[in-house]
Amino acid sequence: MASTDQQILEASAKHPPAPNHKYQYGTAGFRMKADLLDSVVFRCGLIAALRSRQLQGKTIGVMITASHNPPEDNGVKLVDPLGSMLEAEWEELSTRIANTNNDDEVVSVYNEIARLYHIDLAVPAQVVFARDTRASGSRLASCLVDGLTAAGAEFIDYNILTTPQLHYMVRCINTQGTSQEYGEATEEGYYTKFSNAFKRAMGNKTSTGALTVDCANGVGGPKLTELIKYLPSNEVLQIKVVNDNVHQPESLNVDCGADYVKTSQKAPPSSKAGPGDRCCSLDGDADRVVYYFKDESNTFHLLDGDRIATLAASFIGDLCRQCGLAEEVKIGVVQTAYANGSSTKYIEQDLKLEVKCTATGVKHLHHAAERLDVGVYFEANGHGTVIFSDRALKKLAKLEPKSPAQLAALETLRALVDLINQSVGDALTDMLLVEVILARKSWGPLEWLQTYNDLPNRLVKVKVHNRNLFTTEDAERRLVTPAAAQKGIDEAVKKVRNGRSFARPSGTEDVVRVYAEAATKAEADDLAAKVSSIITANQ
Ligand code: G16
Repeated sequence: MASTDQQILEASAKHPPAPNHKYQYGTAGFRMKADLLDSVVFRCGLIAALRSRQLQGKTIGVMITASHNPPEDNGVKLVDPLGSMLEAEWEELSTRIANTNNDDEVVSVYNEIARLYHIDLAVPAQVVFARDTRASGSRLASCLVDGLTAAGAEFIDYNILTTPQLHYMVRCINTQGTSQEYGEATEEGYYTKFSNAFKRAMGNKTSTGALTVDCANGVGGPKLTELIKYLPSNEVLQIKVVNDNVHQPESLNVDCGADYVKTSQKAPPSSKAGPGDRCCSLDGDADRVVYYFKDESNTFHLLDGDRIATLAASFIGDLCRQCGLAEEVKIGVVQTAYANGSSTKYIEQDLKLEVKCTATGVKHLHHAAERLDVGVYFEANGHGTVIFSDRALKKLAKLEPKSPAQLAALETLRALVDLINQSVGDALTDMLLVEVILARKSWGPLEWLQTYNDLPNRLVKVKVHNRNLFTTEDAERRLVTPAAAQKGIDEAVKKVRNGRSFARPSGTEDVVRVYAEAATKAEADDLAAKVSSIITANQ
């Protein structure tokens, strides 16, 4: 037996899988209770090494995080060379090796993948990895190191980073010395790149009032505190950091954070914000952000991912028009079924932009956005970014402005390209993007809210015995199985004014998610309750 095989065999024996557990690479990698993950993370080390070798030694990223999930969960996902999510085919290979039952089989699946993909195992493999602030993170990182070492991969441990920072590192390393060079692959490089772009994009504008940022008691807290050191002074943008207690990992995402705010449609109970105060919440690994405020009558208003998408698309559209590029650069918006019906209507009818709908998971949105010149993609939960195609970038690079106004618009547009994390949705840079747009428009959250009226909506998690019984079609807008459930949903929707509802299995939690919207809050709540009971009854 070759020595690598022997090493994998011996190391694998130290990381046995949980008995009778079915592992699945889901919406954002493997996610579950942290104590079930040792074998999976070890084997992801093997997969990362193989993937790197398949791509002739390009650097692959591995992130250990369970993002919005509760503190006792954890997860692992792989990042492809340009900082994008792992190719779908390799998700299947990861699932396959994760479900392999004994150590000999782990070795044979490893070698079989190498044979199948003509991978030269002598090519040096390069992997970088990081983790969020969960208590289980360092143990799982050592499982990963065992996998990487057994497979003979070289690696860099970036320790604690936000998920988008790890994606950034991967992109920087792989583009070093090329025409697409993205930045310096260090934390300092990250803060320098995005803070400089922010200063350029702001020009001489300043924001009005402080921004309060709830960091979900996760990794976003310390990283935002660091980023602030690179940003201009308080007169330009004042940021108050709250819920940044990473010393009590059990407080992660508890009654705070983007998922809490979006799902419960209220501010964290700890919030001390007054009427009109601009607030936002990050999630546990800082790849999602949602904004909110309460008005003079103390009513809470959410400005979610749909709002960020519409704000960004309309601002970038205006800049393109001012540059005389409106006809040449096509902007489009990518959403999921969770997008509020009013946002879709606003994009199509008011902004006159094309809208595409994909399945949940930024990997799906990102691929759809890649087909556009400027692809604005956001999930309603606040996960997203804007990507510029090579074609659009070339146009921006070549354009010779014909007036001072055109020059100003072009400079802002170029600064935005640098400010927006092109590799993946990034709560910190998305937040800076929103701040730039609001400052440039001299808007507060109320003006932003007034662009259109959301349809009242409700998002519910339904606990089920087996979420795999639920399968979907039409970008997850309809259930294929159980067939009776979809029939019931259709009937319930018909009875409600402006009704729309769907149910889909989560890829990150053991639940079915139900979304409902309708003409009034009461009808949306009723519809969500009705559909939830249909799901419970049909399993
Ligand atoms: C992850 C994915 C998101 C997805 C969310 C919920 O977010 O990256 O694209 O919207 O899970 O997915 P599901 O409804 O399938 O559970 P995060 O922030 O948890 O990584």
